Amino acid sequence: MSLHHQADQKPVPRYKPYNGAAGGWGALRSVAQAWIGSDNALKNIRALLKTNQNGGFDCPGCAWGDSPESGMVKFCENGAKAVNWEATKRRVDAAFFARHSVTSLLAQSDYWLEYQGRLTEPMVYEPSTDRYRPIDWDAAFALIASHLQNLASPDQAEFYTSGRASNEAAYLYQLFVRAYGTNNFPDCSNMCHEASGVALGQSVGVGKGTVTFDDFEHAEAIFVWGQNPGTNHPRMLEPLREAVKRGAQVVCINPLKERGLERFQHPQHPLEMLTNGDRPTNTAYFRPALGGDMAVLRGMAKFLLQWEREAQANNAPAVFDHAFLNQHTQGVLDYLQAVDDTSWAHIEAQSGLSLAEIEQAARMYCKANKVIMCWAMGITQHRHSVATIQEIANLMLLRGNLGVPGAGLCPVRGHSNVQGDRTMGINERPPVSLLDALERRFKFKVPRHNGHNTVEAIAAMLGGQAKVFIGLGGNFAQATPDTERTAQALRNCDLTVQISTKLNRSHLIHGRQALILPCLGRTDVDQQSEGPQAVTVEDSFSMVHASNGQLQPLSRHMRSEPAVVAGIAAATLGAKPVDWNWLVADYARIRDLISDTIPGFNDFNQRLEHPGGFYLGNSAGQRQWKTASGLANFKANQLPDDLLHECVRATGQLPDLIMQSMRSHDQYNTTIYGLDDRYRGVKGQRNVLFANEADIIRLGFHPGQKADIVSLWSDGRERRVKGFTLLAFDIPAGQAAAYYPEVNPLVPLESVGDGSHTPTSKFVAIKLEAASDNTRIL
Ligand SMILES: Nc1nc2c(c(=O)[nH]1)N[C@H]1C(S)=C(S)[C@@H](COP(=O)(O)OP(=O)(O)OC[C@H]3O[C@@H](n4cnc5c(=O)[nH]c(N)nc54)[C@H](O)[C@@H]3O)O[C@H]1N2
Ligand SMILES: Nc1nc2c(c(=O)[nH]1)N[C@H]1C(S)=C(S)[C@@H](COP(=O)(O)OP(=O)(O)OC[C@H]3O[C@@H](n4cnc5c(=O)[nH]c(N)nc54)[C@H](O)[C@@H]3O)O[C@H]1N2
Ligand SMILES: [Mo]
Repeated sequence: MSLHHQADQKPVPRYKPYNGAAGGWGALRSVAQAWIGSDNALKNIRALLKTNQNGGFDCPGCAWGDSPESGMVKFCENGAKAVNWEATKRRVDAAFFARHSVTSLLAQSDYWLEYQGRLTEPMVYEPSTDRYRPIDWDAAFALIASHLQNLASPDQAEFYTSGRASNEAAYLYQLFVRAYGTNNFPDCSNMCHEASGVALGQSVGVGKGTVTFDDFEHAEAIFVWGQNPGTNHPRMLEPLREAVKRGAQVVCINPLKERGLERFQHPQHPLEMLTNGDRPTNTAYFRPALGGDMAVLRGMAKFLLQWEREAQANNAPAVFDHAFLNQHTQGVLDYLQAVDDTSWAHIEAQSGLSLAEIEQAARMYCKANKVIMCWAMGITQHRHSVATIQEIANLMLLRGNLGVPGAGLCPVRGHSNVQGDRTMGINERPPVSLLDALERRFKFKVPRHNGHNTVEAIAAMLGGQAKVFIGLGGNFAQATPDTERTAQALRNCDLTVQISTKLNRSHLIHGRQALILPCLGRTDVDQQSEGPQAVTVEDSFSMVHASNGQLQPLSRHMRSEPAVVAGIAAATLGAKPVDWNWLVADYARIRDLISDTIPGFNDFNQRLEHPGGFYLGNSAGQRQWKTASGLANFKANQLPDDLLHECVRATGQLPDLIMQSMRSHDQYNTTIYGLDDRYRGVKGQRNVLFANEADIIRLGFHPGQKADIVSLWSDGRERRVKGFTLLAFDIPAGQAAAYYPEVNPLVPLESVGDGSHTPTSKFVAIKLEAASDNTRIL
């Protein structure tokens, strides 16, 4: 069945466990279906084969890096889907908008909306007809400028960024927004790896991963915490599998038995596919309670401490790396005191694992001389994420697992350039050094006060303090928590502007005036007055490389992201502090400004010529600690008493289940490619709640029945999604899982991580109620 057919047919819900390995034939079959089903098959294949190759474009999928040396064709099933989805020939043009009112479009699914094709010309909302109609670019820019110029303060505007924006677009955007006068930069990172940046910044002085691709070839153990690479970073499975082959340990900590982590076939190893062979990707799999990871880590540290004391008593080799601890760290004694003060009973109860399991994990950690720890959203989207990530760092510091080949910290990023966007200054809490550099170079008074992150931006729009919203990519209405309140926040605005490739709900939930500005994507040729332009991106390993679009854009009315930003900037500020239009004629000019102001980018244009790009470096990876103490800091955080938020306690009700929200195999964030989740055996449906069969029965339901899900919070608002099918699933007791963004209405805006402000999308206290009906609320 092709994607084309899926859009028009009503899917038949089906659920059947998947017995094959991740990757392999199933993956190839799925990609082939996407190709054949697309209207543009041959072009897509040509485009795809250039993915991540020198001279081609960077995959718009995830932020996993590639070995710069390897000549392999680097793509994966889900990268192929991302390319294919962007490179469609279908168009959402003036005729489309004339046919559909905004109200009628609101009744369509997210899947249907994006499936309609690429946005091809700028559109403005016309309230009298409830339709978008064409507007020319200059008039659109003038409309934005007039709104921005008339605000009482620049802080009344919010400038969102999603992580696909290139370095050049992001740099120009932050320069414009700061020259305009605010640091209001809510971004997708606030909902994603924010906690990693905050935690690692305090612990080791740099908020990025310390490892490179090569380190995976030397690690003796790789821990994968709260991540589903089989779906979300498929190219990571290859180094994991190679590691297992070498005899290294791969240890997975995840409440769900994710198929990609259990077994994996590489789609490019034909022999293995013919024999249908697959090797285990993991050598141990631990299934903790949701949010129980800090307790697991603390327990591992407690075992280490016990063994260290035993070793000292017996004159046996030390467990800790004392030379490293003495030379490079501070605070270890306070930390060990905190470890001593945490009881085994507390650790066991909170972790959801037995002490025997934690001991096994600790032994695997200790046995390996070089360890990499990877993590993603299962760790970051919790209330205590910052403390949990600092506990990862603590454990790694104890044995000097930082700054040596084969060891280090690896927060695996999401969007393909989310890391680069931060490097370029998309940051609502910008470092003083960045602001100083901008002020020196551009000679304007840079705003020094912090701006709004994503949840603060929503609160400001809800409260009427912010009146203009501009989104450089993304789908703010769907990606954010508390969907109904976010919708109200957007509707409160005087103007909402979405710079987008595809139609999504954020175009339909809009301010009094609204613009859709269609932009080029990663796959499109970007022609400017001085010729075709490359952009640059940074991956999870701090490798920066160029990306060259390959496909002719569908319409000459689309503009590149840098050109759109330049247009808005020129209309709002004139040629100040730079000549915006001159800059976008040749992006090398933007890169020269980046060289002048962003550390690590000296001779940017020349270094880009190196095949595979260049490495930005990582101070912690070189055992240089850019912390106030000049050393790596142990953080003696207390293990939280209780994971339930006080606001949930305050309701006086205990939740039926704790729910995480996650991605299916057929989606890219709010972009839904299809209604299946192959590795979890789900077909044709997304409004499902995975739960333990015993829990379903305990709560008075039976598997397959529909239920409403209500979340608990003490503000008196009802948060409900209706008619979700209960799927009996292999999931620890007391837990549930459902798909993002369908359950975002259940995540309270105020339920955020301490120190990160990240919505707690992996820890939502819920109750089940008899199903009412399943009509959409929005
Ligand atoms: N194909 C595809 N690729 C993508 C994306 C996509 O949507 N589709 N999104 C991109 C983006 S922006 C991101 S951030 C990444 C996301 O990549 P992931 O972090 O892999 O994404 P999720 O689906 O949210 O998966 C979270 C995993 O954490 C586990 N988990 C949940 N709670 C806990 C917990 O408390 N403890 C532990 N140990 N585990 C837990 C879940 O069972 C699940 O396996 O992927 C990127 N790549
Ligand atoms: N409940 C829950 N909520 C979550 C999460 C979760 O796990 N659970 N995950 C969070 C995470 S990790 C993230 S990163 C956010 C994601 O939040 P966002 O980044 O805001 O969302 P996306 O779905 O990636 O955005 C998709 C839209 O981006 C536009 N787009 C695609 N490519 C381009 C491009 O090249 N340029 C431009 N200008 N636009 C483009 C298209 O119009 C498309 O509709 O969601 C967060 N929300
Ligand atoms: Mo993300």
